[in-house]
Amino acid sequence: MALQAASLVPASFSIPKEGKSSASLRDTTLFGLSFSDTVKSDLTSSALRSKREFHKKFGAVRAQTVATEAPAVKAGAPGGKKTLRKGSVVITGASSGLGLATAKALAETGKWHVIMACRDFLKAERAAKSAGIAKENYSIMHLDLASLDSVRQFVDNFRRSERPLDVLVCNAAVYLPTAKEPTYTAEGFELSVGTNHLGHFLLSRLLLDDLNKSDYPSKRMIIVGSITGNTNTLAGNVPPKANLGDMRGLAGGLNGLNTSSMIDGGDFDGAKAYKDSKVCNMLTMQEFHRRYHEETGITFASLYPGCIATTGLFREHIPLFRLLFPPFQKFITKGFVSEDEAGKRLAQVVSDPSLTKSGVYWSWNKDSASFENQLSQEASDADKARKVWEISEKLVGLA
Ligand code: LMG
Ligand code: NDP
Ligand code: PMR
Repeated sequence: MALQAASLVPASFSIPKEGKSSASLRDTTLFGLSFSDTVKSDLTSSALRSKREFHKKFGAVRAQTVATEAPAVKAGAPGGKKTLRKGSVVITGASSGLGLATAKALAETGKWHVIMACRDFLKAERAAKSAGIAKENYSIMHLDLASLDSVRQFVDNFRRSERPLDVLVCNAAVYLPTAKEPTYTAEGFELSVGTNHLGHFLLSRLLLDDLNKSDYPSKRMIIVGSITGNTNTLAGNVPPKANLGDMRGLAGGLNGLNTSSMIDGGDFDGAKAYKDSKVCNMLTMQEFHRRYHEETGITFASLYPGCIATTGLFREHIPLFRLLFPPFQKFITKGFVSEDEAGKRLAQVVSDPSLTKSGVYWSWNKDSASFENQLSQEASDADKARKVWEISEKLVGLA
């Protein structure tokens, strides 16, 4: 089955969001939401209208099944109509929570093949089956982000599969809020920053080449950030706060032996390490944007999908927290979002023709409309981004 009229696709991938950037500059983001949401949804409506028109025109038509060596857009039926092949997206940590919900949302469109990059093959297979993802729409490949060897092995295996790489989603994470002592990755980095940041840093650096080779009309690299790493919000001010300091711990390798296990050189704190790792994630995307967007045309973005208070992320937290956190977020902060809804949001950042802007941190307002949010001062500090990049490339063996 051919996707009709894909000749128009590249143009349709750049629907502008009129007036948006000036509006976002005025925003305060105390709750991760803009205080001018109403204004914003008005401003977005024209983009949404264009989006709806796009979907009306092309949405109902299905993409053809993937043929790896096929060009992304190729001449189809006689009469000049062109076809768009299935997109190929790698999602790390797709065995639960947000990653799984995103895999499901993308697979259901019939336009994407999802490579679930997971550390537990069996869990991933069961998760995909119970989510009802059709088997032709996904494959599972082993990836343990807490081992740089595994990251390199994954990249090799992926290349051997000869699938194109059109979008990379760095989603996996661990959160160890109750740990009293640090634990470590295979290479001896503190586990939260080692997994969430350094594992993804190596993965994304290596896969940049592969993304670059793709001929898909809109190539993207996405990292999941968070409100809790942004100290310009209330959530980001709940102690312990994210703070990279002068990065002496990171520079020393976070090994807890001759250096601290924390990026800023302080005492171990699992909740802070997680928040610091999210700051690194958000800084990394901006540094990618600065270094590679112009040259490659790849879209680099991060996002805060909302508070998905029911996921496995909180598995290490005390039972009382796990019990109270979802109602607290639902009824008090109103920041709660279901796994399904969050999956749709991330799927939007992967494939929505109106979200191609690079260097952006996406959030959603209470009507579930996306907007460009503002990062905290630290999470948007260009010098820190460069420093994180330079130290990290040494730690993962790229420099
Ligand atoms: C730590 O505790 C944990 O120890 C750690 O393991 C980890 O989980 C970490 O961040 C994660 O948190 C934080 C602890 C202390 O907070 C608590 O969770 C204790 C609960 C306190 C109860 C408050 C009452 C709320 C009523 C809710 C009733 C429902 C119950 C549900 C509870 C579910 C749990 C969430 O945190 C504190 O110190 C408490 C106060 C923190 C408030 C922070 C406010 C910051 C000030 C705001 C300034 C804003 C400035 C912004 C500037 C922006 C400028 C643009
Ligand atoms: P989950 O715990 O449900 O999902 C995390 C995924 O990461 C799991 O699939 C897990 O695998 C995987 N993972 C963990 N360690 C590794 C590793 N070493 N190698 C490979 N995969 C690994 O949590 P969420 O879905 O909530 O989290 C997804 C993302 O969303 C994270 O980046 C998180 O920071 C972010 N986020 C979450 C929010 C929330 O409220 N939940 C809010 C803001 C951001 P396994 O299934 O094997 O454990
Ligand atoms: Mg938070 C005002 C809104 C708001 C939002 C959107 C979140 C999101 N949180 C908010 C407020 C508060 N939280 C307040 C006022 C408190 C003190 C009672 C509070 C507490 C709290 C704790 C203890 N919140 C937490 C924790 C966690 O352990 C979670 C965490 O920090 O993980 C790193 C968390 C979160 N709150 C959020 C979100 C999205 C999280 C979790 C996950 C993440 O950042 O990825």
